[in-house]
Amino acid sequence: EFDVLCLGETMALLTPVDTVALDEHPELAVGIGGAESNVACGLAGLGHRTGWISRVGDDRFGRTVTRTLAEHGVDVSRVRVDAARRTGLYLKDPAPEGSAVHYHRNGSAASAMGPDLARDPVLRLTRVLHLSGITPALSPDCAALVRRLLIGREPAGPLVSFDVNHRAALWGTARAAGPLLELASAADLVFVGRDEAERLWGTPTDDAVRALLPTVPLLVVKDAHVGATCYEGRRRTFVSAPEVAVVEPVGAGDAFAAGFLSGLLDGRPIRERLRLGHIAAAAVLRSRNDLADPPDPEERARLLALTPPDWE
Ligand code: KDG
Repeated sequence: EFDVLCLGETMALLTPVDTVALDEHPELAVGIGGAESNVACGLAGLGHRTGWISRVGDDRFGRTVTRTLAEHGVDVSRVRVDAARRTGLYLKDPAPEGSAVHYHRNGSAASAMGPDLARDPVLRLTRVLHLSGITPALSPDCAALVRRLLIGREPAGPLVSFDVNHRAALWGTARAAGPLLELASAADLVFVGRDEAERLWGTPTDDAVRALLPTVPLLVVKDAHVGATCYEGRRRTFVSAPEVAVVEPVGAGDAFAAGFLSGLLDGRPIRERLRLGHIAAAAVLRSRNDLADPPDPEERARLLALTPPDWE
């Protein structure tokens, strides 16, 4: 029924309309942000059948989240409304070198998801299940859910994709390092930032990350504006990142995951999956929002066909 199901929390997002900082009385725009739903939107924009599993509160922000995702072509029929809790909210002070984010999500509707959700039969109706390391930081129940979806799962189930996505504002490196390594080790496909891995696990190079996660069938280590490396068995493929005038980076990693997954679903070679990741990420890097439409199919085909030295 689905190519990809994404499970996680999505919040309403308040951002200054122009360059006035949050503490300088800016006018605010309302958007949405959630790592896994960002991936879902990216994949829907690339033409895949995509759904989002989560909970929202019975409030305006919850309706904004659900409606916005539906407008992006994401199936939201698996979203539960929890009248007892609110939708999470976050504020973002955009900056090209890294935005400041401020969460209001403690006790949110999504944080009340729990391991029972792992029994939902819809999870067998998808080729890929995408999760991230944000969810286990939301509550002990959410942590138990992610463990159940990754560790000791049925081999016949969907391919499970996991973006490490360490969020220091939710849990520090000391607390997050062990659980995130255990979860990543159990996934079929892992995305992790080189810097992020170094902060969490002390791995200084891409190859050191591979040495730490030797059995993950597909491992993608992203090195920001340098490029991304995919390890599959003993094969190592590196694709450089295109040059982009960055406006605001939040969400670019999710777009990258969407591009890579799109290539995987279409059976493209690793090099093209990495290129599609970079192509989708570039669109988000040029936007102040956590979401941005990928380039149209003609432009994607042109970029995919570039040969060195135009793209290494
Ligand atoms: O990856 C981008 C996300 O971090 C952002 O959209 C909001 O999900 C979010 C979070 O928890 O920070």
